[in-house]
Amino acid sequence: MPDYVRARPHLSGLVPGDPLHVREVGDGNLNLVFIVRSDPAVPGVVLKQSLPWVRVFGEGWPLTIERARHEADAYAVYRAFAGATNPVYHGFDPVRYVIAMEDLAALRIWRTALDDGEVHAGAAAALGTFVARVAFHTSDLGLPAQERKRLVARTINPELCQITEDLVFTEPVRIHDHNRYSPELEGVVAELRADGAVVDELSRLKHRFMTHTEALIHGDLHSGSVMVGGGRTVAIDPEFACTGPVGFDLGAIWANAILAQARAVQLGRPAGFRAHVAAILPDSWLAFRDELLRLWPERVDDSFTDALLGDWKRTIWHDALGFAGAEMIRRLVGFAHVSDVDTLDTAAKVAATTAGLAIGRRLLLEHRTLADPAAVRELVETGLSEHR
Ligand code: SR1
Ligand code: MG
Repeated sequence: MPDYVRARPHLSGLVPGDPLHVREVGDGNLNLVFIVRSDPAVPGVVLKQSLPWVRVFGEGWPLTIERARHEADAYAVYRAFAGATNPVYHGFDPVRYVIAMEDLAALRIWRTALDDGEVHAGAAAALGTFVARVAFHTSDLGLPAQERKRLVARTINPELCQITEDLVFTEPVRIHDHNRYSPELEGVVAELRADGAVVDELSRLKHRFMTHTEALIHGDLHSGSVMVGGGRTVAIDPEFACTGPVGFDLGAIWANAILAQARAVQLGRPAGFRAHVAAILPDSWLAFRDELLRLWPERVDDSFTDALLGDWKRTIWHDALGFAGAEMIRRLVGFAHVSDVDTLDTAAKVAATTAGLAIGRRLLLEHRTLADPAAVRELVETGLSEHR
């Protein structure tokens, strides 16, 4: 790794002074992540490399290394408008499939911070603003029609989309080797699998995910793909980026915030912290809506009227709630779980999972009629109080 860095002047300059200290810190499901520093206490550069398989599963689950190119491409697109919510991007090596990016030394993963009961005011609003900018600048509102179609073509991400299609929308309501949950939950999960209305909604949402190419969405914007600290919020890991429905990104934020709420209830966290987590959904939605309205006058095609804006905003709101339901369910019984719930003791885990599944189910079934954040808040609070 030191030789790799020293052979590339644009990287070498970021870590002057030998020897180089290299630490592998990847804790996600897929990739290797190296922090490279010349002074262990001073930020250097992060190198992220994709392997030809799923890291947490091994060679038995092959996966294209092209995902690194998609991640790099998303960073390169987002940096034009995302400001400090994008990590500083130092380039992509198309031979070794290595992304070079900012060493976010002073920040930590938002999920871990929430697990520990930390408040990061402003994170939800920063993410709502980020999603709105992505929605505007990578859709037909912000890009001239031909440029936009070239972006759609270039960013087609079949393998990673298939993971989402399978893991989020299909497998959780089937008997599948990927799924896992405590034996105490067998009855609840069997009920969910047998619930035709749930299976139908997942089918509709899957189709929506596959066909609504609204914007170059992040594609995996859960709290583990966000870093927070020092007043900054950064969206990382956009390897699942694809042109898809904007509501999918908001839904990922909301689902994981509700799971953080379920944890906070189980652990009896202070009311102030619980209120902070409960505010993630409304705060991110309001920031999203305000930023979209702010950007609207800059649209590149004035044949898009205000009526379209109103319709689109509503569609995104309702989509996001449905996608949140799907994301909650898959994080509780599917392949990729979350520490918010998995690190609880068994009784608390079963209670949080039962509550999360009930809330996820209602979001799926009611996403088209829930009018506003207050209605969602009531739904979530009811679910959490019924399964303490
Ligand atoms: C096989 S990848 C499993 C999950 O990890 C990623 O972070 C995505 O959320 C994906 O669904
Ligand atoms: Mg990831």
